[in-house]
Amino acid sequence: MQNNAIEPKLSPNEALKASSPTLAGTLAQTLADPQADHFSEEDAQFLKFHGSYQQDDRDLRKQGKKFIFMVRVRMPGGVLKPEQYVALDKLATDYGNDSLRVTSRQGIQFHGIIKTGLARTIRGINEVMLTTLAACGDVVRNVVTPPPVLHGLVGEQVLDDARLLSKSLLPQTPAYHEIWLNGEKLQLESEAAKNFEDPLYGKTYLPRKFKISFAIPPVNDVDIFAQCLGFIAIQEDGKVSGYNVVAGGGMGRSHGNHQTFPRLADLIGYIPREAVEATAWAVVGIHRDFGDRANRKHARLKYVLADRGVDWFRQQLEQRLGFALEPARPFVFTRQGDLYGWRQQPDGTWILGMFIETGRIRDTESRRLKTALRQVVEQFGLEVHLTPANNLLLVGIQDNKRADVTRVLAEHGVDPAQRVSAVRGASMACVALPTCGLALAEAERFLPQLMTHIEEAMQETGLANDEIIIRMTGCPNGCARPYMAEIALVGKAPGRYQLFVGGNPAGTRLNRVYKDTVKETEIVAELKSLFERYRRERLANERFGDFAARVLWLENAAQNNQAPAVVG
Ligand code: SRM
Ligand code: SF4
Repeated sequence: MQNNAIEPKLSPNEALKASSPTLAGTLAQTLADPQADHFSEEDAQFLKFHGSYQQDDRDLRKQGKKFIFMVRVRMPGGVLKPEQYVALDKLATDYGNDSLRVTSRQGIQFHGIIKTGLARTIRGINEVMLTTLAACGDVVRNVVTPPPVLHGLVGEQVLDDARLLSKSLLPQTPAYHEIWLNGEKLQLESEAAKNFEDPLYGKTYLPRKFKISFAIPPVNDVDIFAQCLGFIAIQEDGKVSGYNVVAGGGMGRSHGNHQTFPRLADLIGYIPREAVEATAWAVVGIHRDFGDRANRKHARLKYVLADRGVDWFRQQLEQRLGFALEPARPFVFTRQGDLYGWRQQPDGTWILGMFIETGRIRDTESRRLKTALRQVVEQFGLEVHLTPANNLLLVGIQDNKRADVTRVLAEHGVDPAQRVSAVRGASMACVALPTCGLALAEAERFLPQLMTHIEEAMQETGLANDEIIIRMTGCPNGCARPYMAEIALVGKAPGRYQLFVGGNPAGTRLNRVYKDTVKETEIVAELKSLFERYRRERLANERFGDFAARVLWLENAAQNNQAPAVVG
C-alpha cells in the first residue's frame, strides 16, 4: 500500500551531518591550506562540533570581513587544576585576544584566534587534558554543576556524576584526534569512516544542542529549570541518594516568532544515583529520536515536551530505562547567588570567590586581572572553579598564604574584598558584540556602564543595598539565561532592548515582557520609575521580581487587554 503521508523536508544541517558522520568534512584539507583564512560554510558547521565558531570582528566589518575563531573549552563542573588554568591563560595570550571569557556554562572561551593559531590552541588545550570536542554542535554540551567545593561530599559526588556523564556522552568520532592532535592516522576517507555511526548519536547526531546540569538545593545557581535535562540532588545522611529528574527547559526564542519560546523544565520523577547515566542516555535518545529535524527553530527537547506532554515523555523514559520512576522527592530552591570573598573550608584552607564582571578576564591599565589571576594560581598552586554565573573561585589557599594572595592581587590593582554592590554582583551579560554573529545589540560591553547608572538610580530610590537579578543579552537566544532574571534586557536592534520583569531568585519562574522596546538612553529612567513604585508598594521582604509578578504583570495584562497573569 502506498503511504501518502508527506515526510517533512529535513533541514540542510541533517543532510550535512549525514554526509560526514565522523564530522570531519574537509576541515583537515582547509586547515592544511596556507592560503585559506577561513572554512567553507559547510565546514564551519562541522567546526562547531570540534568546539570552534568561525566569526568575524563586527566592529571591523566595514573594512571587509576579517575571519577570527572562537574556541570553547569543555570542562564538566568548571573545575580547573592550576596547570590547566595557567596553560589556558598562556594560549589566550599567544593565539587569542589576550582575554579569557568565563561562560554561563562554566566553560572558558577564547576569542579572536586567527586560522594559523586554531590547531595550536586546540592542541594546547588537549595537552593539559581538557577538550573542545562537543563544546558546541548538535550534541550534549558542557555538563554544569554548582561549584563542587562549596558542597562538601555532596559536591564531590555530584561532580563525579557530571564527569561520568560528560565522558559517557562524548561523541566517539575519531576525526577530532586525527585533525587536531596529529595522532595516529585514522583514514578519514575510508569506507569505515563514511559508515561511521556513533553508539549514542548515530550518523546524524541530535536535532539540536542538548544541555545537562546538576543542582544542589536550596541553591539554584545553575538555573536547573532552563536545562534540557536536570538532576536535582536529593540527600540522605549527607550523601547523594539519587536525583529528581527535570526535562524540557530552554531559553532560546526569536523576535516575532511565537512558535519559539523560553520554557521551564518539567519535573519528571526520582531516580536512584546509580541510574544517572542510563537516564541521561535515555533522555538524549528521546531527543535524538523525536526532536524536530525539519525545523531547527523547533528542534530543542523543550518542544518535544511542549508538543507531546510530560506523561508521554515519562512513559518513553520508563520504557527505555526498563523501570518506573518514583515520584519526585521534596526539595526547595530559595536563591541563586555566587560566593564572593573569603570562606574557610573544613580542612583549614580558604576559598576566595571573585566577581568577574561579565565573565571577561583581561588586563586593563588600572586593573591587571588576567596577570593577577595567573600569578596567584601559579605561585600558590590554586585550583580555579568557574561558576555558572560567569564568576570564579580560587580554591586551596593555605591559611598562611592568605595575606600573600591578597598582596599579589593588590599589586595588580585587584581588591579581593571587591566591594561591588549587590545588584552588580548578581548581574550577567552575554558576549554579544563584536564577536557574536547573532547579536542585535550590545551586552557584555554595555552592561558594566549601565550598571553604574542603575546603581545610582537605586541609591536615589533608597534601594542601594537591594539585590535585583539583572541580565542582558544582545539577542533573544538567551545565552545569559535572561528569562529567569528579575529584570532582563534583551537586544532587539542597535541601542534597543525588550524589557522583561518578574523572574525570581529561586529560578523557578519565567519573567514576562513589560515593554516591547526601550531605547538604551531610556533604560535607566524606565527602571527608576519601577524602582520608585517597588519601594512604595512592596510587601515586607518582597523581592523586586515577586513585586513585578504580583503588580506589574497584572497591570500590563490589563493594558494589553490580556487575561490576568497567574503568579507562581
Ligand atoms: Fe549561547 C548561540 C555564546 C550559553 C542559547 N551562544 C551562541 C553563539 C555560539 C552564537 C552563534 O551561534 O553564532 C554565541 C557565541 C558568542 C561569542 O562570540 O562567544 C553564544 N552561549 C554563549 C556563551 C559564551 C554566553 C556567555 O555569555 O557565557 C555561553 C556558552 C556556554 C558554554 O560554555 O557552553 C552560552 N547559550 C547559552 C545558554 C545558557 C545555558 O546554556 O545555560 C543558552 C540558553 C539555554 C538554551 O540553550 O536554551 C544559550 N546560544 C543559545 C542559542 C539559542 C538556542 C535555541 O534554543 O534557540 C543560540 C543560537 C543557536 O543555537 O542557533 C546560541
Ligand atoms: Fe550572541 Fe544572542 Fe547569545 Fe548574546 S544571547 S551571545 S547576542 S547569541
